[in-house]
Amino acid sequence: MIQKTYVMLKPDAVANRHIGQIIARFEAVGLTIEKLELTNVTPEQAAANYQEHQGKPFYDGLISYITSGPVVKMVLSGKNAVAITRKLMGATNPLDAAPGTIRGDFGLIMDANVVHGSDSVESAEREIAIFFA
Ligand code: IDP
Ligand code: MG
Repeated sequence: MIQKTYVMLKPDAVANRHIGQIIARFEAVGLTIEKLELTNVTPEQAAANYQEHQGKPFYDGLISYITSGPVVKMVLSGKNAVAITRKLMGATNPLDAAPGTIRGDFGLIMDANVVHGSDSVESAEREIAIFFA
């Protein structure tokens, strides 16, 4: 099934100059870049995107991190784009992310884990509306 998903290269990925290498991985499997923009996340967008984590101990740190510098926002499309993207990203904690995954290869700590990708088709629709209104 052809799907769209929302992917964001987080501030650490941009600051560490890994944009090209990470985007290359999504292109390598055959996903299509539908939209792409280097920009800052607003506090409103951050709160909307991470609504489900409100109240958790890491929430405030997560919001200040994701708004701390430029990110690369993308809409990717392709067959099973949501699941494929999550597979390429690897586990949330870079410590658990397998070598060969984006978080496994470019990340060190949970607080700066390189990349965001929608976890379902419903989340993707919601997140695309937040970031590409
Ligand atoms: P996901 O990004 O793999 O979907 P989620 O559990 O939805 O993971 O968490 C969203 C984001 O919140 C993570 O990517 C990470 O940046 C941050 N996060 C999650 N859990 C923790 C934690 O325990 N400490 C610090 N940051 C966390
Ligand atoms: Mg998530």
